[in-house]
Amino acid sequence: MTQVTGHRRLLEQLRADGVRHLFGNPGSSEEGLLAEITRFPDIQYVMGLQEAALVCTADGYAQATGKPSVVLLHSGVGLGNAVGSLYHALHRQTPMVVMAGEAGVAYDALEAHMAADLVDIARPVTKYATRAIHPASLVRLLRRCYKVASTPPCGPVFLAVPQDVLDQLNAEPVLPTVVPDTRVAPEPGAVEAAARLLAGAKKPVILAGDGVAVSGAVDELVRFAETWGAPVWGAMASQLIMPWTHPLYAGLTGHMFGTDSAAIVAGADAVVVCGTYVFPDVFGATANPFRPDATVVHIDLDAAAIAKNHPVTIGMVSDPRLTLEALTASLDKAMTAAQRTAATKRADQHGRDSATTRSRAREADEARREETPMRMSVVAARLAEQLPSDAIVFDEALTNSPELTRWVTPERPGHFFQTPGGTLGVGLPGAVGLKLAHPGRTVVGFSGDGGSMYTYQALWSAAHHKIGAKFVVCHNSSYRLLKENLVRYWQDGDTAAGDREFPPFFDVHEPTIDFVALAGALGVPGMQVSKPGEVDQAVRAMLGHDGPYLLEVVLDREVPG
Ligand SMILES: Cc1ncc(C[n+]2csc(CCOP(=O)(O)OP(=O)(O)O)c2C)c(N)n1
Ligand SMILES: [Mg+2]
Repeated sequence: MTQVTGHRRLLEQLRADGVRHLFGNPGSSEEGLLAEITRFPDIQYVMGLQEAALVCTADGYAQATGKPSVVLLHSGVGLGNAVGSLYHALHRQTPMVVMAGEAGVAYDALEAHMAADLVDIARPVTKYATRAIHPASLVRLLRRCYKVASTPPCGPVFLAVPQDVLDQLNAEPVLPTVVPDTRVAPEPGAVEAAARLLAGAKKPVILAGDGVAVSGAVDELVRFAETWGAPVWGAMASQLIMPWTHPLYAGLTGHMFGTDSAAIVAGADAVVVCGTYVFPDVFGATANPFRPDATVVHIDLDAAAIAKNHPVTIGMVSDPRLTLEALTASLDKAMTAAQRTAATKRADQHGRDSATTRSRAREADEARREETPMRMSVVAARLAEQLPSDAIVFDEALTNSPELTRWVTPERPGHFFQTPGGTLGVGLPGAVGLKLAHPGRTVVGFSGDGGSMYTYQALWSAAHHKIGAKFVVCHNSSYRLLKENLVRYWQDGDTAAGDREFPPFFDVHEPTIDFVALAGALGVPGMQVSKPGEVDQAVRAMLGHDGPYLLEVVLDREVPG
């Protein structure tokens, strides 16, 4: 073997794992590695101007491919900028290998300029964090990181790569990382026991999360729900877990108020939780939300997710797809004819109710379609007419999301991604990552005006690398979600919300941000639209443009309630 340094060895390892993109923002402590990248024409360096945006771009890319995206940051300062986005990736279970350069282990004792304990910074926002300190274990650690990132619960991992370790000759073997098969079948006895307990349920509920999407279990979840006659709620579902128009789809639990989530299961005599945990809320309910007599069956490949906060009756550490398939078959056998009829009746009733709710909401949208300030539903309806069937949407429209998804309705796996809430600014860079992974498909990223400003730099990356993602900024000149949550806070505190005024810092105006000019400055053309009559043309211009394009839609800022 020719003698090579750790820089080259590391890139050879990435190549062996089929890595084609390295998302980075450069600094002087990675110069050896950065210079070496030019020798690897099959690995494209995707440049970001701000780490928060860069990591969200890498997040979108990994969500689209299902394989780890690889990121190279600059020391503690770059890693620090990325922390919020890593938090997002951790909670979305995004496979990602994040490296950061630093001067070297030789400088540890000097408390040198820019030195920081990178592993300590990364640990709370990654699944695993470590540091290479010897040339005999550099690519060994890189492979370990790749493996840990790729196995459920997937997530970002961190590897500090000190330059003096990489500068040394490296004789480690390079081989593709062994990613173990985690499609774990459930124990048949546990499945049968669960089916027996679930068969007689009169008020069943299903809570499903991203684990269902990752396992490719959408069809299996649909069949299980139909057999059991149970509504399905998405909890921590940033991907599609069931077509939103399915008669048994009930919506998202939301991620704010534990009391709202608890109300969903309060009446249930049986609950199946799959690929998520109970409950991923900001203000979670501390008391057990389940009825004392309820049967709760929890399926997840992550043992830590099962019965995380509240006891369950049966827990199964197993693959959602295999388990739902087996559970449906067992349930089908265990249910009596009368139980089957009751399940069909429940499903029919739920389907009728949700169709009525949906059509009422769409009628209400239609009734306001001529209004200015304009409603998001107008934009969404025109988009629904023009989007090609293979289009991918990244929805961070926040308070405008219900109107968006009422018209551009998520129907198929792999076509819809959504912020699970938390870190703002994931929608625009996420769309850049999705488009990089799927250059032949139309990709549209939606963001609130507030959210977009955290990571607007992603537009420059799209322009620079000619990544033709489309962007829609919902300009309501406000942090409207904070206003809505404050109204709720006042109501929960028994204070008449109408008597109170919002703090002025929930408005983003004076000066009004010119999103089209801002995009233009970053190399992305765009158009502002504020009148319903202009939307059709504007959507046509965006979708017809060859390259990245931004639509700034000026919307109403009404706060319901
Ligand atoms: C990085 C970060 N900073 C602050 C917040 C708090 N926060 C939650 S929602 C929100 C407002 C979002 O406004 P916008 O994106 O315009 O959407 P809108 O609520 O108007 O629909 C803020 C500031 C956050 N979630 N993340
Ligand atoms: Mg806003």
